[in-house]
Amino acid sequence: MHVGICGFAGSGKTTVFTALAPGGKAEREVSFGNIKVPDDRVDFLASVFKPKKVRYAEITFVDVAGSSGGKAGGAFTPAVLQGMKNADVLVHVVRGFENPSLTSPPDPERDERLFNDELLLHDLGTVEKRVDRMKREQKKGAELDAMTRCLSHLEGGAPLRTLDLSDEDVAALGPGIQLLSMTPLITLYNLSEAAWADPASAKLRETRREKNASWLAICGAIEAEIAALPIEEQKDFLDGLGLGEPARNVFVREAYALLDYISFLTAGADECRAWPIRRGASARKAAGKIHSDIERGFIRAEIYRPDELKAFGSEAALKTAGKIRAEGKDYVMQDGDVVNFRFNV
Ligand SMILES: Nc1nc2c(ncn2[C@@H]2O[C@H](COP(=O)(O)OP(=O)(O)OP(=O)(O)O)[C@@H](O)[C@H]2O)c(=O)[nH]1
Ligand SMILES: [Mg+2]
Repeated sequence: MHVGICGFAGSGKTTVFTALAPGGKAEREVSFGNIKVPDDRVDFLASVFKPKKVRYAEITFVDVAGSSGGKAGGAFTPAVLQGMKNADVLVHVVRGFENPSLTSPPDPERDERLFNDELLLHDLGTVEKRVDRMKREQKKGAELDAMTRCLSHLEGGAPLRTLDLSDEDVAALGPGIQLLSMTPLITLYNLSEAAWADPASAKLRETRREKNASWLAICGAIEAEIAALPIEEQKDFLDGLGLGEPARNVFVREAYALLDYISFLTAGADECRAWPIRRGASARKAAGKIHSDIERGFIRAEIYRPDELKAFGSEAALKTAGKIRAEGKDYVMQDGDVVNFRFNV
């Protein structure tokens, strides 16, 4: 999963990047950072199988603006656009603290609105141009239909992620078109400690969280400091501040929920591993995540749950007790399924 961190100049993008992906590397203007997705099911499997390798799902964070930044009220620079277009999910970092190098006081709701408007305007421009050209060339068909639906949705002031496009519609739009408001978006208010402690902000956090799963607030500067500490010290620090867990963990859960990702697991003496997939994916599709040969030669999936392994102690015991299910290619994978694929090559 690629997460693009974007937002206006001086909103704290790099600070948030450091908090979410500690130890990330700057490459030219754009910084990349990988984190492993914490997963206690993988930890449990590893404790049973004692494998040579343990692999968690990974998320790549990209500090999209690099050092240039997006300007409030201005169009996105080409480098920023490129970074945003490559992301599976965008994180809009919204400034909620006094930044001495900026003249305007923080106004998160204004910045949130401005940024969303910019995404819309960008898409509107792209779609209008495309529709005009297709009409001029008297083109008809699925692409024009999908494009026209996008156009009227955008003209109504709504982002494309709220338009119900089928897979066919998206395919009809073509791989070349890059529409920013189609990408799932997490709005992240980056608050100062004072703003965080303000009762008004606590109330806002409560009401917004209830309404909107894709909204988060953090204290970026504090989280970045915590992330830089050795793991053992992080917990004490978080407890001291009355924060339950690092923002990174909360963020990962939100991003998974928003993209509707789940993980299935594989376990053996060589490797215990989590594999992220879209919810609703079939066993055969899941097999393809591991290797296209396994998808092509799919025979069946042998599946059990981590809890069953806990109860029976070993895979062999599960087998003897007849607790390992055989599922066919159309079985819908469930979060946490431990799978052994049988296949022919
Ligand atoms: N008080 C406070 N200051 C912050 C916070 N986050 C960032 N800052 C400060 O704000 C300034 C800008 O932060 P950056 O993380 O560099 O912001 P940016 O969005 O990456 O900036 P550009 O890349 O230049 O657009 C720095 O001086 C940070 O220390 C925060 O949560 N609280
Ligand atoms: Mg920066």
